[in-house]
Amino acid sequence: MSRLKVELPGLSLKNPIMPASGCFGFGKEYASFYDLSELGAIAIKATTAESRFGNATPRVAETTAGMLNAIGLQNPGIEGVMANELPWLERYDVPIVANVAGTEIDDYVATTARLSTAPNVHAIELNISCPNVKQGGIAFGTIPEVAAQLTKEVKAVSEVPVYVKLSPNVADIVEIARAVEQAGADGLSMINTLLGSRIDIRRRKPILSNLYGGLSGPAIKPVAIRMIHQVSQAVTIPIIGMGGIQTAEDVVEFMLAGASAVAIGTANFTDPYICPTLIEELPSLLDELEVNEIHELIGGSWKE
Ligand code: ORO
Repeated sequence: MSRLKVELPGLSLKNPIMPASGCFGFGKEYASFYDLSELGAIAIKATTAESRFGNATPRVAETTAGMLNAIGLQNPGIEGVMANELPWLERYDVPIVANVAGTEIDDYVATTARLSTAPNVHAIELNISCPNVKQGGIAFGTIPEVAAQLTKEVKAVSEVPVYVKLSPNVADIVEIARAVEQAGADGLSMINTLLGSRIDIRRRKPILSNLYGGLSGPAIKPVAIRMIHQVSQAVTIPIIGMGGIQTAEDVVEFMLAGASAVAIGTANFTDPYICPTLIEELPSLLDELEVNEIHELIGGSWKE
């Protein structure tokens, strides 16, 4: 349905809905529920230079209106993703957003150089916001100069546009957004998870073996809306918005805040059909709101 189309650097989306990185693996489990070609795009699990098992279990905990995770970037590594995951996804007519993580700048650069040559990878999502690893991840996303240097080096080797995935665990997200835009980022993805923890009161021990984890789900939606609204007024590059989206109304809210497309994360775990359901529900909501084409919503709320 053409009224749901959105055009972004590298991504010609039939609709603005994509599963968020880390909440959809590489698509195989969800392919038994519906045709993945229905999706606007798929953001695959973060890929690192080497394969990783991730953190010890337990690494997921439920919270009020959300969940905590401390997966620790489990993935088959660049060789496994290039040899198995991306070729398998080629059977679907859907652009892939490849999330890239690493320990050093050189890891990010080497992984991006390979991933961005895969025929179905239309964009790189630079993960400078994973809260669950001791080295790399969020360490690149909290200091503007470091985030900018990494963006510049990754941009220099990438064959496709680069979206930088920002962390909400900073005092001033606008400063980081501006720094990566100046360094050449083609877009932003926001927000990653908020650092949190839970304690088992009987054992007096943390529930997650990692002690801390990333909070996602509807609990963080107002934080995401606020940050997207602030950042969208400070930069000119497009934003893929995420953080607790569960309904078609939430999608509209994110787009009005300034997102050009959205990613659905935690909701996939409670309802594996959530993405196709939202795609199906959006047209009647647009009718109700008297909006012809969905892109007309982008940034359509108040300005400061
Ligand atoms: N968890 C998150 O909440 N965000 C990331 O980017 C990565 C992870 C993880 O692998 O632990």
